[in-house]
Amino acid sequence: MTDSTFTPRVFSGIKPSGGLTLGNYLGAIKRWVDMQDGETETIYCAVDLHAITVWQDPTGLKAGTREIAAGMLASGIDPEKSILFNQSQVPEHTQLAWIFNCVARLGWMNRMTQFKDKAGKNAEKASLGLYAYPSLMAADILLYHATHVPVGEDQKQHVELTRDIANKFNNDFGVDFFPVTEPVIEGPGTRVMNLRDGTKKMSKSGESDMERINMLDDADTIAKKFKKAKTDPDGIPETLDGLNGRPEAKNLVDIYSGLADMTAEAVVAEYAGAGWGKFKPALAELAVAKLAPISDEMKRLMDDPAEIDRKLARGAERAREIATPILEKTYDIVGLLR
Ligand code: AQP
Repeated sequence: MTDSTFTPRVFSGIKPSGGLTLGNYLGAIKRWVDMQDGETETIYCAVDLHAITVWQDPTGLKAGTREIAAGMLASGIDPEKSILFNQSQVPEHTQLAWIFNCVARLGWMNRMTQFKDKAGKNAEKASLGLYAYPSLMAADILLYHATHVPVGEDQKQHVELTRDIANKFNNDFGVDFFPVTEPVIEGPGTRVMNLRDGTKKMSKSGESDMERINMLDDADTIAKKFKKAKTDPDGIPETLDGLNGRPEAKNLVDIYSGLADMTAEAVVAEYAGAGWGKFKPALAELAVAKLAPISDEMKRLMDDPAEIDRKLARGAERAREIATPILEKTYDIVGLLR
């Protein structure tokens, strides 16, 4: 089956496992804002249950969840147009995840590269939750019959697993109940890389703060981080091909392109032949111009945590209106007596 029989609906989430980064903004939130202005219903979530798959300080987790919500609101997610909530306020996510734990196969989970990356050599000591993460992510998406999931490149494999789970559930029970969701991975910010190593992605929980731009960084910090970002002796090439095999240089051009809403070709054309001494300050100036209004608004919103909590609770109520009947029907299909 295809998703064509389902009303288009968008779902996506961010886990509060640290402060929001430029990667989260360009790879996710900025594109979510654009999507909420169409006809399609949009549902966005701070996925706090995913965050606890690795240790989180409880006070920090609450603050981080509010920061994610503030980041989404400050970037332009409108809680009247979109449904905005935190995952743990909608218990149907974990209820559906259990059903999917019984549908997904161990062999599928064993192929997940994110688990291998995060568990590293110490996989025996990783939590069971970290291993089962993609099954909960499938539940997040399919609980709303979401047909489209805008994500960064790093989440593509998990969305493919979601498709496998939907297909297997539908085949096992002889139904056309879950849509086969499409990942939406487009635009220049789908893979923002670490500023100190262009072969690794920029992450909230990366070891050094110098490797990422946080949404709450001030102008001086942003300028310092770009100034110290790893590059190579060659500056901006004449054409895009000149960035091949130069991950750090390509990353800075891609970041500029994502922030300026320009193609990478246009960025290279504008700065062709420029050295880093010219390009990096221009990038820092652009980043501050785009991010400062967002971080100012985030700080303002975070000064009133009760209002953020109220918005999240209201969003959770609206989310449950969609989720409850879908979970009930799932239980019925599976044969769970109500
Ligand atoms: N570097 C990135 N470039 C583009 N997109 C990114 N995303 C994250 N990092 C980048 C996108 O942001 C959304 C939310 O991701 P997440 O926070 O739920 O999970 P993650 O991808 O594991 O993020 P981090 O920052 O790497 O968190 P930690 O360090 O805690 O594991 C997703 O759409 C993701 O693609």
